[in-house]
Amino acid sequence: MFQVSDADLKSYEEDGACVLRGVIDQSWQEKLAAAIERDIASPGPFYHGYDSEDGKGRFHGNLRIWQNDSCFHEFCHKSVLPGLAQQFFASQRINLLYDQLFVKEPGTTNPTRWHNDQPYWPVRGRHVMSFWMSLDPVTQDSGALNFVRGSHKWDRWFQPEKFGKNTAGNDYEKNDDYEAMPDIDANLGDYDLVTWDLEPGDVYVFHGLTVHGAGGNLRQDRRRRGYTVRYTGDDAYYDTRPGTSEPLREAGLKDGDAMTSATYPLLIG
Ligand SMILES: O=C(O)CCC(=O)C(=O)O
Repeated sequence: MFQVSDADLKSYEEDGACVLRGVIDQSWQEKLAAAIERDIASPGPFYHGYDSEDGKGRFHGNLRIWQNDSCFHEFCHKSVLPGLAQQFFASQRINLLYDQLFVKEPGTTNPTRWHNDQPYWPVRGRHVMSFWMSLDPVTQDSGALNFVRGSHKWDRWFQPEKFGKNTAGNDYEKNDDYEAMPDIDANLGDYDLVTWDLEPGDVYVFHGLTVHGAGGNLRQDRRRRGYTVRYTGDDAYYDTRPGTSEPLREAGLKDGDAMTSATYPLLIG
């Protein structure tokens, strides 16, 4: 079992993000790479896609793909990730929230707008986190994620918006308790940003309230096959506020219920 170091636990706790090196082995990388190609060729029912902003490149997005492909299913359930989530949360229980693909092909200029995730998700509580990896080396110019250090402690919930300005589909319902995301790019000096280049096998670990974003994949020689898996722990509970994503809701749960259900399976505990 991969042991998370005290320094990584501290970074996650204090900064809301850290990086773990070399946790996804070669065999999983190969299986996931093949599964990603299957999803691109024949996306499952929750496919949403993102139109490329200037007609160049391609940004493939999809979610809950573990329910459509046995490789993603096994990875979300049986890889090192649930055990890592348990270490970060110090939690008895670990539930899968969902998994998601963000594949920016070479020359896809779409940035990933600054946002925090939990306002999109029908879940409350502090035990909510993501692991993001890429099957390709990731640098700033190919779409590395950038995190606002400590923003998970702001307890600020930002109004969800669509990722692609041309992307079809409904806008997220307005939540009067949420606020608009400030213009971080215009005021970079006001924010303490942290980012890392990644090699295949490395993962970003970040809290559900950590503000993050990414540039486009401006490289012509390299894909950026981003894949993220989200987990919850003991103090998470179901909560369908306005603004939360319809495809992530679970008809069998009521607000206030513990997460365990067909959509959010209990993996540990
Ligand atoms: O890969 C991206 O561009 C966005 C990833 C992201 O926002 C996430 O995993 O929460």
